[in-house]
Amino acid sequence: MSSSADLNGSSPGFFITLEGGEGAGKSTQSRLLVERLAASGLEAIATREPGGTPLAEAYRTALLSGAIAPLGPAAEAIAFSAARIDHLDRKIAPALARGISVVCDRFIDSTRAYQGALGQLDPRLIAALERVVVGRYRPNLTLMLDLPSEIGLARAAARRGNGAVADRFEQQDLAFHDGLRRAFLNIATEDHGRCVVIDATRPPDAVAEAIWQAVTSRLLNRRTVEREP
Ligand code: Z5A
Repeated sequence: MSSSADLNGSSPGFFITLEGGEGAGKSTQSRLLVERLAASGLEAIATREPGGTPLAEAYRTALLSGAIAPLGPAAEAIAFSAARIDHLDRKIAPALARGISVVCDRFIDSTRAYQGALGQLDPRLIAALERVVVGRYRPNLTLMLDLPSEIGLARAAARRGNGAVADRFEQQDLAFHDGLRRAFLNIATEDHGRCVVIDATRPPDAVAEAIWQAVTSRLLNRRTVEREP
């Protein structure tokens, strides 16, 4: 696995991403995971995509407003990737270089699922963007928060409250969100060395516990074993 976080010990920072559909609990779990890593003595930061730096947040505003949508999924994939370049250069890579773990709410799998699978972009374009933009900064672990689309959309709507406008992606119909769920599960199957599917229908504490089990078994224990003489 090509990765930024060196499991052999020279850089103790891990790069962990959370993926899944709307309202799956990614932001909630990012925060809880950073707290738990800190409690175990591992400095960590939470960040998100699109966003994470002032320039990438400007891209976020444009992308979620729907301003770029008329240009098509290829343009959106390129815009998400441009935001990702700044995010990687200014925030993710410097943190990892200092041994700080990074927990990122959405990353490459969202581009694969939304623009690739749902936008029907040529997989070669998605792969080329990843190669150029992400390079060796592939996540050590990706937590796929899985739940039926109806539940996630209801959670997102409840959080938004009455009168608030759904963003460009939240406005898509149920078939779109069901397709998205399948796309994330397919990625998890294809990339099972990196991805763990987490049942996100459970209460937040139970989801956090399942995430911690995955982090422990896939990263923390593995590093201990690899460091043994
Ligand atoms: N996008 C893309 O197309 N291509 C890309 O490459 C990238 C992104 C990087 C970003 O929107 C949009 O950009 C996204 C894909 C696209 N589509 N949309 N929309 P975003 O970041 O604003 O939206 P999101 O990623 O879907 O996040 P979200 O709607 O904020 O959901 P969440 O972070 O997964 O969930 P949450 O905020 O933690 O929880 C939502 C509500 O549920 C909240 O009230 C919680 O208190 C509640 N909650 C959380 N967990 C639970 C549990 N376990 N039980 C009950 N209630 C819960």
